[in-house]
Amino acid sequence: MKRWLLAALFILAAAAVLAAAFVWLRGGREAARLSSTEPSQCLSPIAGETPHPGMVRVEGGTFMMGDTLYPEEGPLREVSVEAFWMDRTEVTNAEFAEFVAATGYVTVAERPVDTARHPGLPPEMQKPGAVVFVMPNDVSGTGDISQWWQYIPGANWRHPGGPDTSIEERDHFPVTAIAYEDAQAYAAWKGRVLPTEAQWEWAAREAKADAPPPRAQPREANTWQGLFPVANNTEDGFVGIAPVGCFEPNALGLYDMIGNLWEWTVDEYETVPGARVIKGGSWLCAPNYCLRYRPGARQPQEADLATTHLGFRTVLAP
Ligand SMILES: [Ca+2]
Ligand SMILES: [Ca+2]
Repeated sequence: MKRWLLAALFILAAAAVLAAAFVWLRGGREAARLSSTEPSQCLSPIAGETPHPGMVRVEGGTFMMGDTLYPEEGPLREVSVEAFWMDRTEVTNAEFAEFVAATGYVTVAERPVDTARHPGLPPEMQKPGAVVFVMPNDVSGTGDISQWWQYIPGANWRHPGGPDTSIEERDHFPVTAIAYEDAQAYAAWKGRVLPTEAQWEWAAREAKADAPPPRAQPREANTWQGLFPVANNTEDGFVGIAPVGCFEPNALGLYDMIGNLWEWTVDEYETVPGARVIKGGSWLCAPNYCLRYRPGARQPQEADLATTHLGFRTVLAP
């Protein structure tokens, strides 16, 4: 190859590397700037506004449940739900702390791992912990989720990013690293239950039977803007999880149904033994990877595995 051609190729390659580095560093600086200015509380408590403070009444109705974007969302089927009350936000760290203080409850992620029930676990997963999103510098495709999900011993609701992290000054953030039975225990303590998938989806559809399911990435929800998982543009103002209620509520007055954290439902996931259906997508849902920021979207979640993109809210029959 001619020397001038080699030199030109070298210059082009160097320019591409510099451009990529510029975009990366700029994104990182922007993320750091935003994370230092994000609010720690968006919503003030409202007491006594309903028979069930902190909850919203959802009228019953009949609708076509499901969606058609991903195979697991179909087939569309007619479903009826009775009226119910639902927490207007995801359950917060402060609310969960109140439960733990009153009951001494220990979450699944804080207990010794049952290795008899889960034979063959790698050594680090034999210690109590949770699965934590760790933003990678680079990825080789998006098929292998272990490129951004890491099991971190010592991660739990008190230390959601691992043992060196805490929930200090995060009272108004939704609680994470909650296994299914932890969510159920909290709900029972409050005299409530977890929503069914149909209740959750009906509430996320604002109890409107005839509205077409939205497809676009919502503006009023904490999701991921940019190329997941390597470029987080944070156009919605939040690098990671947001305090509850930072975005406009839906027409029923429910906050963060879509985005922020996925939410547990009681429905068993048909094709994955031991898994429950989770709904709503999270701050990690991006147009290039997980278009699950829609009411009809769903995902299986192992009931006893705590992860930090998943929380919950409770419901109550009238
Ligand atoms: Ca975001
Ligand atoms: Ca949510």
